[in-house]
Parts: sequence; structure tokens; C-alpha cells
Amino acid sequence: MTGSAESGRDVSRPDTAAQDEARPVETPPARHSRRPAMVLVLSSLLIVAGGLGWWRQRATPSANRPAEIIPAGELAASSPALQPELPPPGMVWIPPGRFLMGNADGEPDERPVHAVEVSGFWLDATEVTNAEFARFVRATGYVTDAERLSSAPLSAPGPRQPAGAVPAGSLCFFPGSAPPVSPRRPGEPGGPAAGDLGWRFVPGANWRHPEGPDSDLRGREEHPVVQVSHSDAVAYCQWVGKRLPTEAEWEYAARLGGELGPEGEPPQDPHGVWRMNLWQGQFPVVDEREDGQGGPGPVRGFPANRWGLYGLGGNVWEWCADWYRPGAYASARRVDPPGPASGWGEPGAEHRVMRGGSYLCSPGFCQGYRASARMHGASDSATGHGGFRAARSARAN
Ligand SMILES: [Ca+2]
Ligand SMILES: [Ca+2]
Repeated sequence: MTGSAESGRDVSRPDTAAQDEARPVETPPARHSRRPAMVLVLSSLLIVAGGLGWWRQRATPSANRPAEIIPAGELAASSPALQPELPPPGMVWIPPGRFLMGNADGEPDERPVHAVEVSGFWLDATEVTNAEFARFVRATGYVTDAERLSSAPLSAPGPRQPAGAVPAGSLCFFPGSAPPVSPRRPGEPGGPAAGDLGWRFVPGANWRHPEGPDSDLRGREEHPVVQVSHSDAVAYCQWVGKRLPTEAEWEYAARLGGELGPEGEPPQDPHGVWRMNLWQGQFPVVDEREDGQGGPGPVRGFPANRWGLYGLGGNVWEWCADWYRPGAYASARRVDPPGPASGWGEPGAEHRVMRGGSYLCSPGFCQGYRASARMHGASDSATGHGGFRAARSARAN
């Protein structure tokens, strides 16, 4: 597991994020030159955030914080009339509006809170399913990154393998394979390594075999596709005439859709019923599955939010269009921000944004299901809890 520990240091974010926030012009952190395959795996380890994710002793929302600091947002006055066309199948119209993006009590990369205006757009009601992705692959012959990229398994014991010396594969999570978690954040001295959190590189793991060659998709047609990279998600979206949502669109839909509630609310309803597929119990040892789901579950497994969107929070992380930079909010455009022009990370493996958390997130560990929480991974990286949903701009009349 030595490689995992090293990778944790390489991808840790807090210091960099804090520095970037103080700098209007960001400079990517200095990096050692590494083999591309290593870079892929290192980057992949970052998006195992449900386990490796940013470790967070999250601040309790300030009791004296004015309510208007983090509002629910508001819709443009004419929004009900702006739905420009008949709904594309499986998509929901998100009316234009404005909101305060970010979280003053969140991680450094969630700051500063800033006003954003979002044009109306279409958003898939659910995460893209295995059945939908299979149709794309059957029609195009597309081969995903995890099916074709050879990567050295850093989580395996023994000497590192040269790039190309091992089969293609991806990172899989195995609950119960790890000791109790450290109170420290992954990557910090004394903090848990990815391997200690239950993650292993598995040759032959890909979207068809999410947990490795012996696994398959039988009975999981309506589960979200996983083990897909940002590049894979973009390819799918292009095929169906859509695109990935921007990070601002995603957060706007989550906040105003009401699914995730105000910041700091638990992801349970007032009766204690879980509203999304998360992890219950001590991570990563025991998932008590109080929400009825262990691992990714059906994309409509929990009630939709007020706009008819399912599973924004939890189930699987969702790729967004934006490049990731920890200090991006300091210079974000107010209207339909597209995100920064380039990504943070190793040259050739720059990172894209992911949102929403996964079935590995929990109130006591990774709180990635929060509306403002940000995660990221290299464009070519894939994991067992990473998927996506697609968006589409309104067509001009
Ligand atoms: Ca669950
Ligand atoms: Ca989700």
C-alpha cells in the first residue's frame, strides 16, 4: 500500500487550496515528473473521494450567520414561461435564476461565496444508466479509458510495475477490507492511505465489470454507469446530442431543487429516512445500509427533488464540464460561468470537476453530497463510484 500513501500526499488539497484562494492568479503546485500511467492512477486516487475524498471535520454552520448569506436562490421572474421547447425524453427543464454559489463554512475551494446567474437549461432527470451507456457502446464501438489504458497498480504490494506491464483496469472499493479510519485526512502524516480505505487497482475492472472481471451488469441495467472517465462521459454526451453540465448549473439545480436542503442539514428527512444513497456506519469498515442500498443503486431509488431530478446527491459522483482549480471562484464569471480555462494537476492529467458525492459518503466522513461540495479527478481516470448525467442548452427559437 506504499504507493497509495505516496499518492495521498501528492493529491492532498488543503494547503494548495488555501494558497490559491489568496492568489488571484493561480500557479499549479510543483510536481515531480512521473510516467503517464502513474499519473493516471495518482489522479484516480483523488476521486476515490468517497473513501479517500477530502477528509473533513466540517465546521458546524455558524449559528449567527445571517440567513441571506446562503439563500436558496431565486428564479428569474419570467421563468415559468421560458421553457423553450418540448421536454427531451428523460430531461428536466431547469429555469433561469440566480444564486449564491459556494459555502463560507465549507472547504477552502468552496470559497468565496459569489453570485451566479444561470440561464435555463435541460438536465437529465437521472444519472446515466448502464443500459443507456450500453446503447451508446453498441452503436459506436466506443472503448472506455479503463478498458484500454494500462496503469501500474500502486495499491499492489511489491515493486512498481512499468507502464504498460499490467492490463488495463481501474480502482475498485471493497468494504470491510480496511482498518478503522484515522482521524486525519488522507494524505496527511498519519492519515489513511487509499489502500487503507478499501481501494484497490483491479486489472480488468471497467464499466462492464465494475468490481473486476468476475463482476457483470446483470440486474443493474438501471444503475448508474461507473468506471467511466470524463473523456468517456463527454463522448457519450456528444453521441446523444448533449453536454456535461457546468459546475454552476449542477450546484444551482441542487440548491434550488431543494433536494439537498440548506447547508448543514443532514441528508435525512425529519423522520430520519435517508433521502439519498450514502454510507451509514463506520467508514470504510461496515456499511449498515440503513438507506437500503449498498453500492450504487437504481438511479430512481430515492424520491426526486422538486424539479424532478433524482440522485443529485449520493449514489455516484457526477462529472461536470469544468476544469478544476481550487481557487476558481475568486475570478469566476457571474453569468453562466464556464469554469477556468485549464485544470489543476499533472501536465497531461489535469483535473475536471465532480459533484454530488457517492454511496461511500456519509455525514461522519466524506460529505460530498452537500450542494456546494467539490471534487475532482483527472480526465482519463475512472473509479467504481464515478458516473455522470448530461445537460443540454435551450435551443434558440
Ligand atoms: Ca447506501
Ligand atoms: Ca449522484
